[in-house]
Amino acid sequence: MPKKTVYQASIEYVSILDENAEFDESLGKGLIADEVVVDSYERMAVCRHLDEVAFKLQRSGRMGTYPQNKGQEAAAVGTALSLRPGRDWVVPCYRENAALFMMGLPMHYILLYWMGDERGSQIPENVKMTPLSVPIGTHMLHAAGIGYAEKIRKTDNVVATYFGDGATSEGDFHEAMNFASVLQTPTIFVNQNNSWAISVPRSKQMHSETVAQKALAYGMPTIRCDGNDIFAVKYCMDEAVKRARSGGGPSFIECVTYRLGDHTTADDARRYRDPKEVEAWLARDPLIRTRKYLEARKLWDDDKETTLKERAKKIVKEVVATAEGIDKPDVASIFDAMYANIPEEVRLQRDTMRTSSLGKYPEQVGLKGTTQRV
Ligand SMILES: Cc1ncc(C[n+]2csc(CCOP(=O)(O)OP(=O)(O)O)c2C)c(N)n1
Ligand SMILES: [Mg+2]
Repeated sequence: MPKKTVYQASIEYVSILDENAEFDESLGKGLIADEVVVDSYERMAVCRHLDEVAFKLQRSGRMGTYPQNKGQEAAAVGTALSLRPGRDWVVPCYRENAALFMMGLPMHYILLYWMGDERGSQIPENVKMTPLSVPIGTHMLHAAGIGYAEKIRKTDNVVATYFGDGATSEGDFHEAMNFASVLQTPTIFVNQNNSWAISVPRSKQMHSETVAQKALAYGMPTIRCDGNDIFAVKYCMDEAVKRARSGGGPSFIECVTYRLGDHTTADDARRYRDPKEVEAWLARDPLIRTRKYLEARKLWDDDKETTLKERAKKIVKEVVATAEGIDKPDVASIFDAMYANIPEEVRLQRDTMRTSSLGKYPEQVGLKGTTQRV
């Protein structure tokens, strides 16, 4: 039998507001209302300021560690614009703060989380979101599962999960993609391809030309877009959300972006990145081009920028005060969230932890009836 082609595919790339702030009317007209573009720009600016302040909090010993979102705000905002807060889900990683705030997460939760306070992970009832996931890739399985639950319940709620380029090398990513596609769950895989996984460049992370093409193997509709362009991101997300809501199953969106800051405050990217690369991406900053778009349409000017800067300072100051003003947690509360009924040996750990004299008197109450030595 002669050879024949049994499968062929291509990947589309979407750009609407390009890095020179040129706007493609054919795709972008009416996509985001003027007032929503203004609001999106303001949200990105507030997040940028939160990033700067969080960085300083870490440097001055007031926060454990922090991963800056700087440069990636458009991917977060552009995707969240298509979601319904309180109904659709977000299953985040750690570099999409703006999306989480748009879905209703109070801003101080992010600071609490990175300050090491468990209450930063206790998501309010009305916010459809799982806690941040620092373990790379594990959360995407939850997104497939939550999507499956929504499907069984016959709702039209969708789930957006965020992850980096590095995460797509994890087994969990492939399992999640497989489950979501086989079960046709309403899950949208939002990849933030920022070119780096800590110090590992994308070229050493994968041999595929795009991240988007990985979805082809799972029979999942997939697209690549300019991740620093809120219009392109929203365009792709609208399509994916429409598909998911109408029972069309999962989608994949690769947002090409760049991490302008260090990986986290524990990193110094100057040790492995070419400053010329960073410079080139600074010129593609999503805030700069969104501002240019607004200015060209007389929707923004220097006075508005000054007012916004002041407002951002005020908001972030209040957020820091809220996070730092919260009562210190009871140390034993670290045992509270894991079990509905605390197992005996864990109860023992909790109770003995409270007992400073334990080493001296192992026969005391907490250890009665056990052979365990602590
Ligand atoms: C399972 C797991 N392995 C390794 C790490 C250490 N780690 C933290 S972030 C990171 C890189 C992630 O890169 P990417 O997915 O591209 O996300 P980015 O940080 O660039 O947004 C690694 C390897 C981890 N947190 N979890
Ligand atoms: Mg990355």
